Amino acid sequence: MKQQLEIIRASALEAIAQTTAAEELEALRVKYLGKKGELTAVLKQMGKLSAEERPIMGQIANEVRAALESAIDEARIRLAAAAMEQRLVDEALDVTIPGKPIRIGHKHPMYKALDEIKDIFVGMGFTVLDGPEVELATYNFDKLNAEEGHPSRDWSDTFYFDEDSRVMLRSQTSPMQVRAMETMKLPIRIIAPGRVYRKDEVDATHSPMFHQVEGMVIDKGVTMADLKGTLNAVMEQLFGEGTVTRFRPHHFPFTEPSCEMDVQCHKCGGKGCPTCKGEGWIEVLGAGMVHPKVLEMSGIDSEEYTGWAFGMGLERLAMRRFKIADLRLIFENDVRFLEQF
Ligand code: 2NL
Repeated sequence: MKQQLEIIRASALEAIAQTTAAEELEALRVKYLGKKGELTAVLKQMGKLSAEERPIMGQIANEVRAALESAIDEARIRLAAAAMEQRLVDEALDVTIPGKPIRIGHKHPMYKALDEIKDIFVGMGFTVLDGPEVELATYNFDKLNAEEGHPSRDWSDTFYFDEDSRVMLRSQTSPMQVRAMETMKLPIRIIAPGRVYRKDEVDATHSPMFHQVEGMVIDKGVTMADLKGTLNAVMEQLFGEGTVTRFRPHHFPFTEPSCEMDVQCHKCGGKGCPTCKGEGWIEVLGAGMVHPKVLEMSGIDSEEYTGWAFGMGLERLAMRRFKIADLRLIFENDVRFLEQF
């Protein structure tokens, strides 16, 4: 029996010394010290021993048990330290490695141009309006004096949602101004920027979706002089002090009289160059005195009130402002293009 105990001690100590994992160590503990373990099995045979032998064997058995227990404890500490060491290696974090830079986007050049325009008008006391892109033809055409049969109402020009041409994608932002005339307390000074839709094929200067800024002033005693003075002041802020402008007669169904406004080419000073296509002037917007019928249709007394309004394409303005040659670049959202602004 003594030999048995010594074999157990020797083989157990060696096995314990060689363990490399906590589960393995636990398995060894069960194997030697567990209820069905090898040491326990030997101890169960103690009864067969003589009265003299029993205490001696008992003492040896206790020593073996104590030796195994302390070896297991030591091994447990050794394994825990090794596991911690491994984790420190595995999870090592080099805080000196430079981080990946976060790419932050920025405003689209066209919205930068819009922000400038908004700032200019807000500085003059205008309110910025926002409204639906899906509109009623009543608001987009009828109340703007573009009657049934007007060319812009044609199916080949406008995106309609229904057979009877009542619901449509707005072709201008004027519907918001009509709503403003109907609901806001007079006098009003407003601008209405936003997306508009027309059935145009895509090319370097056309897109079926583009952006417009419209604006209007309605008050007592407003005249064409207010229109010219205000828009001249806007152009000076937009293109620089001393910007020269001219107004040419034009026709719009919603204004009377109507005009188009040009700014003198800032590149050539009016002599004619590639920027102004040899014209010396660059067209910037259409405008006019709000048609009395348009005022009346929105419930405004045209004897008491007058007003002026304008509309301009934002893409064209941004293209000139940032020297962009092709309209499609504005909508393609290629970051290599956008990053330049
Ligand atoms: C252009 C010309 C224009 C207006 C838009 C307007 C709106 C109301 C009443 C009267 Cl509610 N007028 N807007 C006036 C004149 C011209 O746009 O060439 N747009 C791109």
